[in-house]
Amino acid sequence: MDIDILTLFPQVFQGVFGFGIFQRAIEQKLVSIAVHNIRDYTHDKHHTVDDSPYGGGAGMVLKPDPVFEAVESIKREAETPVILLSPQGRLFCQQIARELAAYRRLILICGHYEGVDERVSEHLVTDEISIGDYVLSGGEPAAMVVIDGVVRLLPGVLGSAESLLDDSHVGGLLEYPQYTRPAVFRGWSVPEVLLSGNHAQIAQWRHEQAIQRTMKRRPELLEKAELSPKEKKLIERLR
Ligand code: JA5
Repeated sequence: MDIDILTLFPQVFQGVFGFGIFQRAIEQKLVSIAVHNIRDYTHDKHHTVDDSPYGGGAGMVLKPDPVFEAVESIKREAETPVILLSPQGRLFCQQIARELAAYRRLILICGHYEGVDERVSEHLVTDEISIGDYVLSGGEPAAMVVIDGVVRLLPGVLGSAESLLDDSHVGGLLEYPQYTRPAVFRGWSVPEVLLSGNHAQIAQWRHEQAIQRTMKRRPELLEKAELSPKEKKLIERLR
């Protein structure tokens, strides 16, 4: 997958992709990431990227022309999504990560200042994504979150050791608790069942833990999860 990031602060991305799964994925040519400075697509002497809002008000607005020119300079097929990270976007989740992972290429636009000229959203962008209901000063951290969520789904990126199957949210439930050595740490013991070697019992315990903690911490996830009749009975029992 080819990912193009448009930003006013390309330095922010330096280093982020140099570690862990990104580094490996880039080295294996499973993904390539190009960061473009929106300021490079201005034509005036001062390389102006922002201006005051029509109608008045505080702050500055990102001008449309450099953003359009930046996207248009990146040769692209009609089907390539052009995604603006924005609090007005649809809320990023595992389903959207899977959807984006199916594309050959993604273009991500990070806004700044008080906002982006609405004509960018109206006539250039094909999708707006938010990573949550909080204020950020720019779209860069949101772009990193989306890229991480998508890249790890690309075929070959995760090793078998990091298999996707057990991860939180993939089955619509939170993950069960994990333990490693020592068996007793500062007087706190690892649950007995995990030391038993009984794999059926361990699987059963983990599944119960996943359901229990989802009930307690994120009950709204249980409403959406696809549950078997057995799981529904288990929930009734735990309630
Ligand atoms: C702020 C000018 O989903 C959280 C987000 C907050 C935020 C995003 S995405 N973009 C911007 C922005 O501020 O461009």
